[in-house]
Amino acid sequence: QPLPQQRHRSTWDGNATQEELMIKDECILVDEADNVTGHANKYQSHRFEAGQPRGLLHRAFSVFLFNSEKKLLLQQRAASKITFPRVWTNTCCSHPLHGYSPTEVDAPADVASGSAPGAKRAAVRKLLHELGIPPEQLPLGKFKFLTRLHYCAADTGTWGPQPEWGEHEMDYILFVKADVTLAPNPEEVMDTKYVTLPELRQMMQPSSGLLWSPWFRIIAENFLERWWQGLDETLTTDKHVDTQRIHKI
Ligand code: DMA
Ligand code: MN
Repeated sequence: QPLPQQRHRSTWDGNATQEELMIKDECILVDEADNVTGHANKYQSHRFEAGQPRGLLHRAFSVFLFNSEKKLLLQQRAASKITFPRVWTNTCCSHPLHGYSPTEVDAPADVASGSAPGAKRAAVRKLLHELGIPPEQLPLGKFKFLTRLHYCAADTGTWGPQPEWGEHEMDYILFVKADVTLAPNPEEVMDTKYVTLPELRQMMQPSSGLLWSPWFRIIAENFLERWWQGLDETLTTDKHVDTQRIHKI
């Protein structure tokens, strides 16, 4: 299968285009218990096609960043994203990758202890790449790993009834509270907005006409309200930490 049409070349981050990242980024493949089984590039992992109609299950992370007013930072994905362009979603999502040093691959003990340093390192890397947040503003210790979510979603919104791309992920949920500076990368992000929970509910009404990522919908509908209310408790205690169970949706 050929790669999609050439898109705009970014002047950001060593000029890696979306297509180049599809080839360069090596996702971590896992089984349904989150045991590492290998690695495959972003193109292979996200391709929904004959022989792998649900892509390849791989690790991901979803960051929810709140400011000191407890407002959540949302992003609207750029039109140039190959998967799920233009949709609104949580602060930052991507994949811990194979082949980085220090490693982004968490071992079972890293998950059981609730530390997940690999996922957090990947989060800091992508918060810089997508939103221009300086890593000094986000020490790993500020992140709280809450739990894992296993979900699959075809990108029907962009590709119609026979989607060519989608997500099949073991998603590590990371919460963080920090006042940060933003310099969004236009190749990745077309808009950002800090919202309160009532503002988010309003934005998610069908009448708003806004589009939302499937993973953000799943999290917003099943978990977010509980985690957001009492945010400081969520961040500083293990009240909402569940490192044992993998939530399958
Ligand atoms: C993939 O995010 C991860 C989740 C949780 C959907 P992404 O498509 O934004 O990743 P990337 O920016 O690396 O393409
Ligand atoms: Mn993915």
